Amino acid sequence: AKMGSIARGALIVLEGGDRCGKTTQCGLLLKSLVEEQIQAQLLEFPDRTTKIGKIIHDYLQRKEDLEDHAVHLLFSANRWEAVPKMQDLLLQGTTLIVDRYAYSGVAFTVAKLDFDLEWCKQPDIGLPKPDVVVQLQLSTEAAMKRDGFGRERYENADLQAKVASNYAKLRDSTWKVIDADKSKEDLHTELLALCKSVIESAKNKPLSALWK
Ligand code: FDM
Repeated sequence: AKMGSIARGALIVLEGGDRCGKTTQCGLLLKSLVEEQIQAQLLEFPDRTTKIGKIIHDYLQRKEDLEDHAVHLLFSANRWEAVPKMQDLLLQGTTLIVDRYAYSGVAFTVAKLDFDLEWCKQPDIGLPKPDVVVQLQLSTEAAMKRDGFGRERYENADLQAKVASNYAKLRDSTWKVIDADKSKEDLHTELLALCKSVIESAKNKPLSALWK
């Protein structure tokens, strides 16, 4: 980077169906990057710690019912409220590892209601665009054998299969699909190598806007 300007961090998004190991892999990635002195932080969506996130949490836990369009917009608002912080961190050189993003927003809403894909994308247009979207792919059969499947709203095989087919419609040049049906160590090794190369190549690229 030039004098006076810091190389920016990379925006790395992990997507995938329920129980694919996404959250575990986000944690392992953070640990390895920090050990290698690469500044990094985790984010997850929904971010359940904000006021909007608490409403979403209650909805997911079935403590509250909400109108479907309204919930979709709340998920999007929950990303937008994080954008100032994300931009600051990225521009200060911190890489962000993000557990779910706008792709989940679209894939889940379309899956549950047959909503129009383009309608679903609209509220997230203009969010910071990821440098890479890693989709951890695991068959629904394999996911269902893993512990913890089925606790929250959306955690059923039928919906998960639809989510997978919606992800396929959202793939663009920033997507990498990785087979997640392997040990967590092997998956981590593969992901870490990918992320380090993305971090290197993002350094001198400007941040751009999603779906614009
Ligand atoms: N989800 C997540 C959505 O429906 N829309 C969104 O925009 C996001 C980010 O919320 F079933 C769904 C996906 C999942 C649930 O996610 C909670 P976690 O990763 O299981 O906490």
